Amino acid sequence: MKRAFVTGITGQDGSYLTEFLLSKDYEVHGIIRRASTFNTGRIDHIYVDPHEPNARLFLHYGDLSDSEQTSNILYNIKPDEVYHLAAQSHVKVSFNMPEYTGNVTGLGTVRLLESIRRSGNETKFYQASSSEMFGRTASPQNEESAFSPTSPYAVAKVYAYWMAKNYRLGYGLFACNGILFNHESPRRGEIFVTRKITMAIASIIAKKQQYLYLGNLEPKRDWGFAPEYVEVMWKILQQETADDYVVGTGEQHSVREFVDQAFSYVGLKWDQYVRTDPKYFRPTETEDLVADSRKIKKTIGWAPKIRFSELVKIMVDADLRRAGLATIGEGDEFLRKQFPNRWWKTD
Ligand code: NAP
Ligand code: G4F
Repeated sequence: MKRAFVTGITGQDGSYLTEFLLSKDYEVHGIIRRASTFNTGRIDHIYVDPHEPNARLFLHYGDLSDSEQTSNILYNIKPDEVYHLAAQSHVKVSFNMPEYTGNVTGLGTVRLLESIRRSGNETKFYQASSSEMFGRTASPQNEESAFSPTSPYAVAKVYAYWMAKNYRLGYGLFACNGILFNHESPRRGEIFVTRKITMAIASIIAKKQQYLYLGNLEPKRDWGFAPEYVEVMWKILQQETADDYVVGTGEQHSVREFVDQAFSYVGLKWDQYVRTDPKYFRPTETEDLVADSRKIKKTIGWAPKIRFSELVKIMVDADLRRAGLATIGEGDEFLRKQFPNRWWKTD
């Protein structure tokens, strides 16, 4: 049985990836942060009491700022694969907490790489790199495009990207960068723009909220569907040689278009509900992202099934359902058709 170690297991991607790895018969270990309230909501449905003989998911307390604990876990577990997804992952927050973001998102990666190197184990390493690293570089972006980061988050991710590459070149570690463009889902964190919009629509329909306050509506993103992206993470580590890959749909839309589509889907005019609040603007913005994913398509034959318009519906449907406002929508129907035997069980 293969053994994986997942950092960021409680996040959007970590939760889907863990579900995927369990469906592939892996034993999965993850770190969770000690908090005064439970932070395991996204993985509760797959958690089995570790005393049970069939338990294959094990959680350990740990934090990326503490190398001793993660190093001990790595030493004791001796994983075949490490998926390093944990990060202070919010771009706007990184402007408020640049030092913390550098420590966790940048140095946190080196702490893990160094622990693996010192262990001497044959452990493969996946680094969750980001399209945000391209910043001001003209689109479409691919593996050859220059990095031009426009936020403390992106600067930290560029550092982590080069560290993963340095350990590959310098020490022969099987370390790969997946440079993923934005990917969303009903499990997306509530303060990322897509989820903020779809949750607000449910609240507006339920008459619990009157307006949705947003920042800059002009930036363009390449939005995909998170479950499809975690499968790519796994495939990247199954290749013969370690390499770096750009992953995105190749389709670009502005924040304004996302707002428009989401409100239109439920028959509302967005401009009656959306207000601007300057506090959501960033000191520097990444304006124009869209992936040129030819390399990953050629290497593993990957092509996304969920495109922008379906993604919007899937997310709106899920938030309406959570609010008790609807049961099955067009997005749900599309998901059922595209993934009849899907390995993820809940929203
Ligand atoms: P997410 O939902 O924000 O999850 C982040 C995870 O990191 C959570 O499990 C969080 O734990 C954990 N974490 C944060 N600080 C930590 C610390 N100091 N020590 C240990 N764990 C810590 O992010 P995501 O959307 O799943 O993204 C996964 C990774 O891919 C991130 O590295 C992100 O930067 C990168 N990425 C994401 C996208 C995207 O569009 N989603 C695109 C490109 C790259 P808590 O639950 O306790 O907060
Ligand atoms: O949803 P966002 O916060 O995502 P952003 O900044 O693109 O970052 C996400 O994708 C990256 C990959 O490129 C990841 F690496 C990163 O971890 C994260 O997952 O913002 C998207 C766009 C931005 O241009 C932002 O300025 O939406 C704009 N926006 C407008 N109003 C807003 C808001 N963003 C947020 N979060 N909240 C708003 O009210």
